[in-house]
Amino acid sequence: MSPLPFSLLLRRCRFIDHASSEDLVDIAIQGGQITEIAPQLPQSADQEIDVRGQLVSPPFVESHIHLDSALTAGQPRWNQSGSLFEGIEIWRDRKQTLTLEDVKERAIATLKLQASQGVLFVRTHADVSESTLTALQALLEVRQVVKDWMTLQVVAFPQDGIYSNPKNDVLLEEALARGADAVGGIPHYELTREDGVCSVQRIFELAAKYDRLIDVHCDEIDDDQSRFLEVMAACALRSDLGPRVTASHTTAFGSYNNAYALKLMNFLQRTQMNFIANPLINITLQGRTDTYPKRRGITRVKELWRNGLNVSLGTDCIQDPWYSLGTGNMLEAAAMAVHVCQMTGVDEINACYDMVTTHGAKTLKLLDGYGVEVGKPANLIVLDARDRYDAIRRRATVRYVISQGKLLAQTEPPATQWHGDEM
Ligand code: 17E
Ligand code: FE2
Repeated sequence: MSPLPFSLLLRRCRFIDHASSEDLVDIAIQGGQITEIAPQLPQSADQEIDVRGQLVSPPFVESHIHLDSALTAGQPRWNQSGSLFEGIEIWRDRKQTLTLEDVKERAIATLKLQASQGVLFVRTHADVSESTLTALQALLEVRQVVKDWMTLQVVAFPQDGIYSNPKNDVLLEEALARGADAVGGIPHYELTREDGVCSVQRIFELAAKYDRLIDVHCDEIDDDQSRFLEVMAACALRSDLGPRVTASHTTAFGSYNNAYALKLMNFLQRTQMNFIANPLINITLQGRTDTYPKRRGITRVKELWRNGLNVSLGTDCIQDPWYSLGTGNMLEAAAMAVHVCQMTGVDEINACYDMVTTHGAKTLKLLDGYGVEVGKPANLIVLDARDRYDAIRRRATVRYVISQGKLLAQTEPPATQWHGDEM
C-alpha cells in the first residue's frame, strides 16, 4: 500500500532551532497539523514548496497593538506635540464617530497587513471608555471573522481610566461579560495616585471574577514617581495570578533610580509576570518633556530578560493618533529594540527575535498551540534568512506564511539589477 500523500510538503527547510547546521529537513502537513519532520521524506503531497535552505520559524506574535485606532492618523487632526496625552485627546474626538463597519474594516486591513508579514497571533486592546462599546463589539466580531487564519485576543482597555467617569467601571465589566479575553487598565492616567492603586486592585478582582488574563498599560510616562508596577507585582503575588498577568510599556522603569529598580526587580522575579515593550512607539512618545540629555523612555528590557522574566515586543500603533508611521513588520520592532535597548551582542539580538516569537506566545498563553513540532497545528513562516540574527539585520522578507495547514500568503524578496560597471 502506498503511503498517504500529505496536503503540504515543505522541502529543504533550515530549522530555526539548529539554523547553523547544514542538515536541512522536510516538513509534512496533513489535516492542519505538522505530521512529520525529517530529511528527504519519500512521500508526495498535494502541494510541495522547495524552501531551498531558507529559515523556517514559528510565526510572529504581535503581543500589543491597538486595532481600533489603526489607520486613523490625521483624523480629525495630526498630533503636533508627539506626546501620549495629545494622542489620547485626538482619539477621544475620533472615537465619537466610530461605527462597527469603520472599526472592522480598518482592523481586518491591519491584520491582513500583519499576516502577510508572518504574524498569526495578535493581542489587541479595545478602548472600552466609550459609552457604546463600538470598538470592543467590532473587535470581538473581527476575532470571529478571522479565526480560520489568525488567532486574535481582545483586551478590554479603559483608555480614559476606570475612575475618570463613573460609567467606565460598568463598561469595563460589560466588556468582560461580552467575552473580552483580558482586562486592561491605565493606572498612571487615573486622576490621583490613589485612584491608580484602586484601579489595579479592581482589575485583579475582575480578572478573578471572570477568569480572564490581565494586560495593563502601566507607568507609560517619564515620571520616576509613577510606581504602579509595584502595585501590580503585589497583587500578582497575593493572588497567585502572576503568569496570567502582563505589564505593558512600563516606561517609567527606565527612569527609576537603580536602588529602587534593584529592589523592584527582585519582587518581579517572584511574580513570574510578563512584560511587553513597544520600542517603536516609546522611543518617539517618551522624552518629550526633556531637553538634553534626553531619556530613551523605554523599560529595562535587557535587565528584565537577563533576570529571567518573560519579555515580548509589540508594534502598538500603525498610523494612528500616537504614531503616524508603521508597517506592522515585527522585525522592525525587534530591530528598534536592538538599538534602543542596546542589545547588540549576538545572544541579545537573537533574544530580540525570540521576543517577537516564542516570548510573545508565552505572554498570550498559546501553550501547546505554538511551535514547529510534530503534532502541533501547522502554523509557520519561511524567511529569506539564514538565522535569527540575519533576519533582524536585513529585516528579511517573509517568503511564505502557512496558517492552519494552508498557504496564506507569499512574498517575493526585492531583487536589484546592477547596471553599473563590472568590477
Ligand atoms: N494608548 C495609550 O495609553 N498608550 C499608547 N501607547 C497607545 C494608546 C498607542
Ligand atoms: Fe499600548
